[in-house]
Amino acid sequence: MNKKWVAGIAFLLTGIILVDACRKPEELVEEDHNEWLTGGSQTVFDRGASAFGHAFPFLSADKARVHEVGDLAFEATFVTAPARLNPGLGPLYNSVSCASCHIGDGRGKPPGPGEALLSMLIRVSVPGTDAHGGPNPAPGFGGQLQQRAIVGKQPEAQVQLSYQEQTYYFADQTPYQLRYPSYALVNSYIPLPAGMMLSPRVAPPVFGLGLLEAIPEQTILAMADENDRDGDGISGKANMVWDVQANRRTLGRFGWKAGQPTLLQQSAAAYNEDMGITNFMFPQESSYGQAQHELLSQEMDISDSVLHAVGFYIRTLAVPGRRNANTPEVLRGKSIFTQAKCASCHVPSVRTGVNVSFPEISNQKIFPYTDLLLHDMGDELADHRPEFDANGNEWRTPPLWGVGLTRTVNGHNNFLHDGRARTLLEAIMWHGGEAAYSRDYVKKLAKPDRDALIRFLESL
Ligand code: HEC
Ligand code: HEC
Ligand SMILES: [Ca+2]
Ligand SMILES: [Ca+2]
Ligand SMILES: [Ca+2]
Repeated sequence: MNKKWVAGIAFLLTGIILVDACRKPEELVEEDHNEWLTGGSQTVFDRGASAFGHAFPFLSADKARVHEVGDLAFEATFVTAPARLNPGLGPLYNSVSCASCHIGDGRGKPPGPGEALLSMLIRVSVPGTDAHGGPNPAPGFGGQLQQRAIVGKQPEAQVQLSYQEQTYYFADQTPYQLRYPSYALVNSYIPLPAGMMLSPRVAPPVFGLGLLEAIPEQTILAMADENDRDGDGISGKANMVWDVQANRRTLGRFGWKAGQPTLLQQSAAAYNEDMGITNFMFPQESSYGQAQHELLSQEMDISDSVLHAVGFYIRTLAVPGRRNANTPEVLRGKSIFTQAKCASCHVPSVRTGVNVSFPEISNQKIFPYTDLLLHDMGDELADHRPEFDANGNEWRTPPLWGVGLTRTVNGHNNFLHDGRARTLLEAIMWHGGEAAYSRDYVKKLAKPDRDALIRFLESL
């Protein structure tokens, strides 16, 4: 049926209920209904393996076409030049396509024992900052480690990951294990610079990001409380990062430390660093400055229109709606979520700004469960590598929408920036720093309450 008609009928019905409001106020609880629509009008109801990969349902025909062009580019596998299709890979790279890390538009994971890095990468830098206040590139390695290279070139280094398990106990004496990762770089093509800092990161999901980009900057800044003036133990700090196109520092929103201001720049940087694909925003190969660097061609590896199409694709990926949001157990879990102060950082809902030229993302009430701000998460989660205003202990609150579908889409339940958590509950038990209260609250819960909290997260 024509969707506008459905909306129209719903509007008429609301009017009828309004007339009747003095007798039956319960029927007007708008909140409960909206909560199922995680991405506002751009919500899709698919609980299967493609749940993260749908275009906005209300996208005009011409926009839907650009989305499709971007979809193909996101999946395209790059190869070594010269080739007719998608040449320009490398010389240094982490992976050959966007989709090989953001599998099913979802998240990556750390390698298993003996495996190579496939859907994660390692950021590197040395103490100090670059000209724009960002991470100081490590001499010979830049801002990111590429563990792969085309034939005839040397990868920067190989990565070895090992874990050490430690057992802890909930207040009811039930044990749980956390695995502590440690990363070592081996076979580096030159000796590692002294004091090089590493930040391992898995690929986060990429749906719903156009809606997050549409949240007004003031809305996010208003949630910040850098010096914790209200004394609730939770600060929340904006990351002001370098915006290449605007040529100034602006609010960062994307990446595990909110180090990127826009989806276009995030995509352009990914092409350049992750795949060795030069583009108008980042025209220099990541191997620049290395002895093995040579100028292959003055031309960009991809056209401006391909980059814009991929940025648009990411901007217009819909959000999966809630499942089982109203079962008694999920509702109990939801109130535990609030009592444990999870919602102080994972802020349930927010409204996007008015945007007359892009009505699909304009003025939508969405439920991303994030404030997009940085929080000190304690020493155990720290990467000790600053990124603009984010210090080594700080991470951006990740959105929780869709987390319950991770296993269905990606076949694993690895969470947090480096995928160290193997379940949602482990992810919570890693929380420290500003979130120590929340973690301790969960530690004291009885098993049925812990389960209810997890059921709630699984319904998101
Ligand atoms: C080697 C794996 C890898 C490849 C290939 C890759 N990404 Fe990513 N992507 C990541 C990681 C890791 C992050 C988090 C980066 C950070 O924290 O700064 C990320 C972050 C993102 C984000 C921000 C997500 C968020 O929630 O903030 C977007 C958007 C994105 N990538 C798009 C792309 C696009 C488009 C491509 C292809 C041009 C691509 N990625 C290729 C690993 C990858
Ligand atoms: C002080 C802010 C804060 C509070 C309070 C908080 N979180 Fe988080 N949460 C974060 C940050 C930041 C991360 C990312 C940390 C990382 O990746 O190392 C995170 C990660 C997560 C993740 C993993 C998400 C992903 O994409 O990998 C889950 C699940 C989660 N939190 C649930 C909760 C629950 C449930 C509570 C309450 C018991 C809670 N959080 C309280 C800030 C917070
Ligand atoms: Ca290239
Ligand atoms: Ca590098
Ligand atoms: Ca506060």
